[in-house]
Amino acid sequence: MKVHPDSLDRYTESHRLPNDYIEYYQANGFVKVPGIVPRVDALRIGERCRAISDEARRTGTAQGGGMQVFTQVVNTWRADEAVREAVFHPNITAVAKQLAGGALRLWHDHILVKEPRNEAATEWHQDQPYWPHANSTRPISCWLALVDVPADRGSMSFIPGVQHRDDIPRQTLTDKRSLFSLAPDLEYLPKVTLPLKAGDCTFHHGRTPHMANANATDDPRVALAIIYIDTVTTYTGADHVVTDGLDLNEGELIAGDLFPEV
Ligand SMILES: O=C(O)CCC(=O)C(=O)O
Repeated sequence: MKVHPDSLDRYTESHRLPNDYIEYYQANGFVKVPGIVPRVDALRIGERCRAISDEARRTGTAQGGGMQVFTQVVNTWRADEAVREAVFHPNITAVAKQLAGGALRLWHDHILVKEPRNEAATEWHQDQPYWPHANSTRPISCWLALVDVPADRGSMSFIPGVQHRDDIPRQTLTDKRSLFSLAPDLEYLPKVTLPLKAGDCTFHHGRTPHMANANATDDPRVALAIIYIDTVTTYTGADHVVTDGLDLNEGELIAGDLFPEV
């Protein structure tokens, strides 16, 4: 895959992402984009995310996932300027729209910290089965590295070319066998592991199966995942931490100030 070290200007609205990235994403359901945010900014945002995650651990307000797998804090963009900077970063939103091929809105962000030597992978799963979404054909997640993430610090892996699979029931991300028990044909497909430097990111489609290694190092793995969805996505009525309590009706458009267009 090509690397563009002078990437910053290339990724804004006026500088179209090179076609090979778009073609790679469309064929495989994920792509790595180096240097989407300057390293110095990524490290600064990472320090803030680490502090938010530590506070959530201390106060017991982190969400799901299993504390050993990761500490997860959802939707801090609403309160935190550094997270907001990443969520609406013009490079990230421009690339997300070019890869997805159309208008997007924010679904949610989540800070994902794997503590040093956590000894727990995030096991193979697709994201979309977790979401209360209908009319959603091109959801896309940006997974932004806020520290250097070599393979053994919890880097992400993907199964290429199966983003069309909408027939697999929700998988359990703490169960190593869950995805392959539900879809045995995926077991022998190639897997692609993508170590990232701070400021690099991957984008993946909401149905692309992915996992993240355990963190075997002495430093925390700090990432911010930002999920964007089609602007026509509607609510199914299923439970989800982001929509619970919002009084949405089944079939209603997911829209408004909490889900801004990007
Ligand atoms: O960072 C992780 O451990 C997993 C992230 C993930 O599954 C996602 O961003 O969809």
